[in-house]
Amino acid sequence: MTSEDNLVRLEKHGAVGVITVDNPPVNALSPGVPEGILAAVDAGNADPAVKAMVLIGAGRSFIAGADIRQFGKGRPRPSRRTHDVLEASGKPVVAAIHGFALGGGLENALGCHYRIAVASAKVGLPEILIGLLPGGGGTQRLPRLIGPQLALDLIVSGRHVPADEAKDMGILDRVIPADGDLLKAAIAFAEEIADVRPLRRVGEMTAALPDGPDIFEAKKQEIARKARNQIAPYNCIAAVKAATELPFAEGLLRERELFGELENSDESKALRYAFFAEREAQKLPDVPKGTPIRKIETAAVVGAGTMGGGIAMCFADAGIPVKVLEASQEALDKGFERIRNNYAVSVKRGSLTAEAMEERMALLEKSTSYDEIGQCDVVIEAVFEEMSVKQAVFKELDRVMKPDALLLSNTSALDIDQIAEATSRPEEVGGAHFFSPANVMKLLEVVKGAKTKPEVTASTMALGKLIAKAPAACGNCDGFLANRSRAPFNSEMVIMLEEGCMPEQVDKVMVDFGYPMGPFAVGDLAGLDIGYAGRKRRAEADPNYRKLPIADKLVEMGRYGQKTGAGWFKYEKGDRTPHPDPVVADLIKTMSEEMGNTPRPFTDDEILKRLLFSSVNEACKILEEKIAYRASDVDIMWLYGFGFPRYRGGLMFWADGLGVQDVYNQIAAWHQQYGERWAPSALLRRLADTKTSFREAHTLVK
Ligand code: T1G
Repeated sequence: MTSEDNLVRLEKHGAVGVITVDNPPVNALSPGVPEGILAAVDAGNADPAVKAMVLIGAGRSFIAGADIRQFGKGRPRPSRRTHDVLEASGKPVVAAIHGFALGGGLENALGCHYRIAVASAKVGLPEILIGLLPGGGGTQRLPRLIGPQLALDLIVSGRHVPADEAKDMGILDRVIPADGDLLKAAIAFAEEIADVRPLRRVGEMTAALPDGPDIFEAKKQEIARKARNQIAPYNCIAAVKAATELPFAEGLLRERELFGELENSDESKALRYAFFAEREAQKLPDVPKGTPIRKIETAAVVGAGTMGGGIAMCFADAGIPVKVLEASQEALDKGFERIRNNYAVSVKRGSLTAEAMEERMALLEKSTSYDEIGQCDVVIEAVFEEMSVKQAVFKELDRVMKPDALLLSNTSALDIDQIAEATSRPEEVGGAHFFSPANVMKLLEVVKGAKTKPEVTASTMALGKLIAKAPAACGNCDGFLANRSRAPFNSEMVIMLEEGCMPEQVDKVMVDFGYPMGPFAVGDLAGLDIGYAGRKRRAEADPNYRKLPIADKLVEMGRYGQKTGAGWFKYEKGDRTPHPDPVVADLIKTMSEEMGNTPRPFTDDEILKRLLFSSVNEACKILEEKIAYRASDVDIMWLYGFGFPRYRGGLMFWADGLGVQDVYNQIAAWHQQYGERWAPSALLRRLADTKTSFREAHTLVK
C-alpha cells in the first residue's frame, strides 16, 4: 500500500508490516506524511497477516521532525496524531532509526513500542532552537521514559544525542553497528516481540520526580542568563513539569497549550528565519548548480599564531589531518603549546575527554618547510596582516601546492585580489575569514576575489560545513561584508560619547537587547590598541576619515582594556567585571566640551538605533554593490560573527520588524542632523519608496 503522494508506503515482510516514510531530503512530516503514516498503521492493524510493524525512513534519515515551513500558516490541527495512534496500535511497532530522529521524528518513535538504531544515528528534541517546544507528546513521553531530569536537560538544550548515549538513557532499546542492516535487524526485533503483551506504551508510564531540590526551579536558574527575553525555554520547563504532575491525557493538553503560546511568537519566527537563512547562505546565485566540490581530506595552515592555531584546531576537531607551517621551530612550539592549552581548558571544563584531546593533537603536524605541505587539499594562510608578508606566503604556496589545492587567506580586511596577484593562479585563491577565537566562533566569511572561480568558492563553502562552521559568502572590498557592515556601529558608539553619552549606558542597552557583552566591554576584552592602529592607518590613507579623538586619547593614556587593567572601564585584579571609571567620565566630559558639544541625555532607544541603523544603512550599500547576495547573509554574519541575539533573527530581520520606512525616516533625519555619514544609501531610499522589505532588497539590485 502506498499513499497517493508516494510519501509513505506499507510493505509486508512476512508477518511484519514495514512503514517507510519517503519524503526527501530529511523525511520531514510535511503535509501528506502524517496522513500516510496513519493510513499505514490502520492498514497494518486491519490486516490479520500482520503481527507487528516497523516504522523506518527512506534515504539518509529517519524523520527529522515537523516541516518547519508549515508553522504559522494556520494549518488545522489533525484530529488524530500519529504518535498517539502508533502508541494505541493493537500490534507492536518498532521504530528503526538511522541518520536523525529529531523533534516530531523522535516523538513518533516515542509513540512506538520499541526503538532500534544504527550506531551513527542521533536523536533529539531540538524544538527550543526554533523557539518552540516538542508539541507532539515529547514533553510528556520523554520524562516518562528516561526521567524528568534527563528529559529536562535534553528538551531545554535541544542537543542531538548519539545512539549509544541514547541507549544508555533508555531512549533506545537496541543499537546495531553503523554499517549494519537496519531494516533486517528491525524486522527481526519486531518478530521477536510480536506476541509480547501487554504492549509497552510510554504514555502509560509515570514520570517520577527525583527526591531533592526542585529540578524545574534549578533549571530556570541555570538558563536565566542565556534565556533572557525569551519564552520558549520557560514553556519547555513548564511542559516537562506538567508530565510529573498531570495524568498523560491532561499533560498532552497542557503541552498543546504551551506550544500554542510559542508557534506565532516573534521569538520563534526569528529563530525559524535564522534556521533557513543559514541554509540559504549555502546557495550561491553565481555558482552554477552542479559545480564540482573539491574533496578536502588533508589541510595545511601557514602561521601558528592565535588565528592559525585556532584554524588548525577546526580541522583537527573535524578529524582532518592538518600541517601547521611556521617560519621557526620556536614559533611552532609556542603555537602548539597554545593549542594544547586550549584543548586542556575544554578537558578541564568536561566538554572534551582527555582521549579525544590526544586524538586531535595527533592530527596536528608541525612543519617548517613549504615543501612538506604541497599535497594538501587546502591551505589557509594566517600570517601577520601585512600585504607584503601575505604576498610572499602566496608566492611560496604557488610554488609548492598541487594544482587543485584551495589557496585561501584568513585575512580580515586586506584585498584578496592583491593577494591573488602574487600567484600564477589567482582563480584558485579565495578568502576564508575566521573570527577570533577561530576554534570557537562559528562564522566563516567566504570571500570571492575578482578571479576566484566558482568551484573554489563553492568548495570553500563546503569546507565551512565540513568543519562545522556557518559559512556565508561575499565579494571583495575593504572589510568584506561582516567588518564593513560593523564599522559604522563601532564609530557611532564612540561619537555618541562626544555628545555626552556614557559607555556604561551603551553597554547596558546592548546587553538588555540580548548581546552577551556590551560593545565597550568587548573592546576592552579584545584590546583597544588594535582598533587604534587601524584608525591611524585609515586616517593616514584618507584625509576625510572621521577620527575618534576620545578613543584615541584613551589608548594614548595607556588604557588598552583588560590587558592593562583599564580601558573604557576599570578592572579589579583578576576580575574581568567592567566597572565605570570616573577617569573616563571626566575624559568624555572634557573632550566633548573641547569639541564645543553640550553633553545631553540619551534614551536607550536612540542608542540602540544609532548603533544598529548605521550598520543597516551600510549593509544596504554592501547589497547595492553586490558584495552581499542577500540581506539574510548579512544576518548570518551578525548572528555568528558578532553575537547578535539569535531570537531576534539578525540585523536585517530585526530592522524589517521595525519597517523599512521608519528606518529610512530616522536615518534621513540623522543625515540632516549629523551630515554625510548618515546619508541614506540609494538602495535604502528605493526600498522605502517601493515598500520593499530588507529581506527582499536583493530583488531591487540589478
Ligand atoms: N522542516 C523543513 N525543512 C527542513 C527540516 C524541517 N524540519 N529539516 C531540514 N530541512 C531542509 C533544510 O532547510 C534543507 O533544505 C534540507 O532540508 C537539508 O537540511 C511537532 C514542532 C536534520 C540535522 O528542528 O537540524 O518537529 O536547503 O541542510 O546539514 O514537536 O536539517 O536543501 O532547501 O540542514 O544534513 C524539529 C531541523 C522541527 C530539525 C540535517 N526538527 N533540521 O542536517 O541538512 S519542529 C528540527 C536539522 C518539530 C514537533 C516540533 C537538519 C538535520 P534545502 P540541512 P543537514
